[in-house]
Amino acid sequence: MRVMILGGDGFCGWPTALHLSARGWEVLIVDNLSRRNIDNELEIRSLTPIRTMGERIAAWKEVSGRTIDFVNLTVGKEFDRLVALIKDWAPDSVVHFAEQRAAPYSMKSARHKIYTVDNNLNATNHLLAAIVESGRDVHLAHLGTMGVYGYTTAGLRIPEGYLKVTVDTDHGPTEQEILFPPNPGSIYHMTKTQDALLFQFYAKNDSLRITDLHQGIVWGAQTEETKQDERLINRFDYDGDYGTVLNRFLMQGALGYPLTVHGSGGQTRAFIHIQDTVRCVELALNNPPKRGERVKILNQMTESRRVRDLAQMVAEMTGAPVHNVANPRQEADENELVVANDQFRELGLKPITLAEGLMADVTDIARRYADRADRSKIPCVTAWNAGRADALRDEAETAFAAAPVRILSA
Ligand code: USQ
Repeated sequence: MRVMILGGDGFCGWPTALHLSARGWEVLIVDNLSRRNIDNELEIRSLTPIRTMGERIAAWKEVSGRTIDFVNLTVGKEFDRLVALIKDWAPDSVVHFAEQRAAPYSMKSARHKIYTVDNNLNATNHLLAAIVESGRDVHLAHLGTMGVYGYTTAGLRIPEGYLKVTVDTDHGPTEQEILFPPNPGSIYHMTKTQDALLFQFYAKNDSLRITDLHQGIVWGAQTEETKQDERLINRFDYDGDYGTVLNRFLMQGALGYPLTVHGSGGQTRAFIHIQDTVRCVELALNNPPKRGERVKILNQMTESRRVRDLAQMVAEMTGAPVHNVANPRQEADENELVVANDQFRELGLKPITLAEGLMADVTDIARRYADRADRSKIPCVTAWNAGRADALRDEAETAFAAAPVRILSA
C-alpha cells in the first residue's frame, strides 16, 4: 500500500511517516518545510535537535532498511505538480497534515490570520480538486481538530461529527442527522470547520472517500520509531505560540519554571498521546469509507482533562509552582467536555492514558535538552483581542517584570 503524507516534516507528520513505513507502507512525504521557516520567523527552535529532512530519511534507511521519499512542494500553491504527483506516484491513501496548526500563531496579527486561512483552505481545496483531476480513487485522511465543536459546555456527549436533531416540519417532527454546528475559537480552528464543508461537498459531488480525524491536544514527544536513533527524534515545541499545554507544563516543570495556567485553568480539553495519534492514523487508513459514502468523522482523543488538574499533576511530579496568569485567549474560563470516541475503540485502539511513566519520558527529554531552551519564549504573549492585550500588559508589568515580554495584539 502506498501513502503520501502531506506535512510529513511536522510534529504529527514525521512520526506518522515512520510508523507507516515500519509497517510496510510505501511512504512519500510532501512538505514545503514551512514549520521550520516559522521557527525562523519566531526566532525559536524545537527543544529537541531535529535533523534536516535528508538526514532524517537517511537515518531511517540505516536503522530500518526502508526508504521514505520526499518532495518539497506547497500543496495549496502548486496545483499542476500536485496532480502530476498523484498520477505518477499513484498513492492508495493521502494523509493531510499540511496546515498551519497553532491557534495562537493564527491570532498573532492580521497577517497571520490571512496566512493561516490562505494556507489551510487552499491546501485542502487544491488537494481535493487534484484528487478529482487525477482520476484516481484515493482515500484522503485529514487531521482535523476537536476544536471544531467549540469549547463551551455543550450539555451532551460530543458525537463523532454528526448530530441527530428533530426538526418540526409540515408533516410533524422528523429526525435528521446534520454536521455538528461548528463553533471555532480561533482563526486556526475556523479553517478546520471550513475544511469540513469542503469535504462534505467533494464527497457528495465527486464521491471522494474522505476521513476527517477530529484530534484532541497531542502530548508526549516520541514514538516507538522516533526513539530508535537520535537523528529520528521528533520536534518538541514549548514556546507560547506552538507549545501545547501538557507538553509545556512538563517542560516548564522539568526546568523549574512556574506552570503557566491561563486564568482559572477550568478549561477542559481532549488529549491524546503521540503514539496513539500514529496508531489512529493507521487504523483510519485501514478502514476507509466506501465510494459514495458520507465523510467518515472520528474523534481522535483518549481522555478529557481540566487544565488546572494537569498543572496540579505536573506540580506534584516535578515540584514546580503553579502560576495562574492572565488568559491571552478569548475562551470560556470553565467548561465541561464529554466526548464519544467509540469508533476508534471498536477498531481496536487501546488508549494510552496519562500515566506518570509516560509523563516522565517528556520531562526526561526536556531535561536532556534544557540547554537549548530559551526561557524568554515560554510566556504566551499573543493576545486574542485588545482587551486581552491590556490584561497581558498588566501581567507583564507585575509578575513577569524580570523577563522582557513583547505584547502582540490581534
Ligand atoms: N493553556 C494554558 N497554559 C498554557 C498553554 C495553554 O492554560 O501555557 C490553555 C489554553 O488557554 C487552552 C488550553 O490550555 O485553554 C489548550 O491550549 P493548547 O495550546 O494546548 O491547545 P490549542 O490551542 O487548542 O491547540 C492544540 C493544537 C491544535 C489542535 C488542538 C486540539 O495546537 O493543532 O487542533 O490542540 S483541540 O484543543 O482539541 O482543539
